[in-house]
Amino acid sequence: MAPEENEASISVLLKEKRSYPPPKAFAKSARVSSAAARGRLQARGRKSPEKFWEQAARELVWSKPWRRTLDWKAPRARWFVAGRLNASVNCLDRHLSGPRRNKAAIVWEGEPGETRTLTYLQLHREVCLFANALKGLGVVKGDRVAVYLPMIPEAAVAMLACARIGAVHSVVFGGFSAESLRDRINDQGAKVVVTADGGWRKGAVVRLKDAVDEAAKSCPSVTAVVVLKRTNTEVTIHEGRDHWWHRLTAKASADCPAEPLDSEHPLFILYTSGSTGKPKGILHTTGGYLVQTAWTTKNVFDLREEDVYWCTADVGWVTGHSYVVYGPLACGATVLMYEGAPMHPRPDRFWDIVERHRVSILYTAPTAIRAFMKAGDEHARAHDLSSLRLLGTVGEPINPEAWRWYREVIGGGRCPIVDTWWQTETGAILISPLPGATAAKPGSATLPLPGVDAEVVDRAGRPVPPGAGGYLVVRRPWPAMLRTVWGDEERYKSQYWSQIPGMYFTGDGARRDKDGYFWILGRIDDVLNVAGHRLSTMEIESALVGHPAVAEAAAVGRPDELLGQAVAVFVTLKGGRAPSPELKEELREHVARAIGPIARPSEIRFSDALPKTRSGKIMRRLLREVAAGRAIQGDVTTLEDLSVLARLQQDEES
Ligand code: 7RM
Repeated sequence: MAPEENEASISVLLKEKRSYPPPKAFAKSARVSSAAARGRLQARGRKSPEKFWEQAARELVWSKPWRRTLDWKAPRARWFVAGRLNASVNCLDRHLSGPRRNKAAIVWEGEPGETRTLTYLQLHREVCLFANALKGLGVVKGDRVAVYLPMIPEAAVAMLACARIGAVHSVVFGGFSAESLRDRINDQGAKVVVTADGGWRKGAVVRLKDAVDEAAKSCPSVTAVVVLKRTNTEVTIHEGRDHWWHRLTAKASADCPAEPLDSEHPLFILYTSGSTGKPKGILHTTGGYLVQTAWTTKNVFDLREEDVYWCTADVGWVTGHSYVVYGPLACGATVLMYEGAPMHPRPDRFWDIVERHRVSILYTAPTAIRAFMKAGDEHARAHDLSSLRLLGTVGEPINPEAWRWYREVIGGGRCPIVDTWWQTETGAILISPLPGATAAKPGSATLPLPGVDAEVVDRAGRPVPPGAGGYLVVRRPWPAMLRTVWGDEERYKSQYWSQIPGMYFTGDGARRDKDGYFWILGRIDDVLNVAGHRLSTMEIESALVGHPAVAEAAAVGRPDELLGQAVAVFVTLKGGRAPSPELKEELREHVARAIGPIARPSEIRFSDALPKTRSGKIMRRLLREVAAGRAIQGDVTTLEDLSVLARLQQDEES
């Protein structure tokens, strides 16, 4: 949605004052170890973003050097022009000539509990075998390959194999339905689909191959389906079209020279659901994407050779692309990968994994942190988490309550937390602390990284004063930015580059405080307008989660004759707390006290769960419909659990 012409600013009411400097012991040996050092990097990035990123690009291997760092004719960017490289070479081959050759690249744990470790040498071999298998199926440079797999090493293998031969992968999250898969395959015209017989989730097999069979009935572009045996589930094999992964790779050669690709060669398409309409295929290319994901992995996570790095995101989400696969493997990290549900078979599964694998860096989402918090401290306390040295969050604003819990109960008070802001479209983290250099404020993603020109502006593109809310934009191109919306250049221009003149519009509202820190206020589409005051959902939700009875909350506007919109909130309670009229009243007062009477909810509904996307974001669009008593419109294919919505609609008067 476009920012409204006449809107002045978003009222900012909630204030979080506490600040946490980097723990001394951490800062001492960090890559960027003081605010002054970060300041020098920022200054270099400001003076010449191109020089800054050029230096970062020198840390990768290129088969042909670039001629110009950047060609920019808005909204078209080309980074490292005429340079040639291959992403799989940067993630694999270049580590084979030194001691990383026999280092664990992927340490994997399946949901049933088995583990597998692939060294860089072994992963390289698997990728070469599978790349040759794809070639054998007729896949050539530029072809699209849909990847529909569980969180298993073969998901990374399939992605890197595509990258090796210049095919464009499009990972579709294994939790998506046959219809979502079909739409995505058809939008990109994928030639091959890579899937598995199934994957484990909450103790049951998710029947991926069945979904592919269903989807493929109406996917004329698909000529072959590759099936990995993961669960030994019975599947139907369509002779001529379907191929077992193990048979193809058994016959394939392990010698697969990587294709040297133009820096702007497409690396992948990833679909992201807009607030309305059909999902957009976000296109990322090779050089700039790899440069920025590698730089941010190394510096935001302060990556060390000996770290065990665990980003809990599924590869079907952009976080899984940039911070499970490309960024960390380009840095030669040991990546932990876990297949299953976070609380299976018990609520301590994550902490058990951290303890057994000695995880040192943990990167997860606020929604998961709140769920763990709700489950109770005892599950984490039962495990030795002393291997952890850095924590990260991504996906939503983290409310200060959850931030402090993460810091104390998981991080033992000694680990810095990096709250990283970015999007599918940005490809890499743009706003974040550098953990040895930036004092954290709970709920703030802090500062734009060096070489990134993010700002909070008004409708005309003018920076708003400290404390005022506005639109989060990026004023200059950055290497990992999206290049287009697949097959829809118009949508690329109108959605991202037309709303604020001359700038990339993120769709998020934000404010900067007097220290220049960024506070993300949530999606502009979600902003409430109560009697002419524009209120951020995030502030109301954060205030509610600050109440001891509340586990999670979502705030939406409900049409109101008097106010324009009234504040309606959906609240889930912590274990042991029961809904009551008194508690409703108490929560309304609590919000009014924390933020101001204008934000006092007109309506509170208790619910046992909130509708969320597969990656854990609350779907406020749906809650708006529920609050207004309307039928649900538009795309619900990204909804994690449809029954949540049905329950919310039934329980209107609970
Ligand atoms: C990586 C990812 C992007 C949207 C973005 C924001 C929200 C993400 C943070 C955040 C506050 C954060 N890609 N968001 N990170 N809000 N603080 N640290 O999430 O394309 O799926 O979503 O997520 O609204 O625009 S995404």
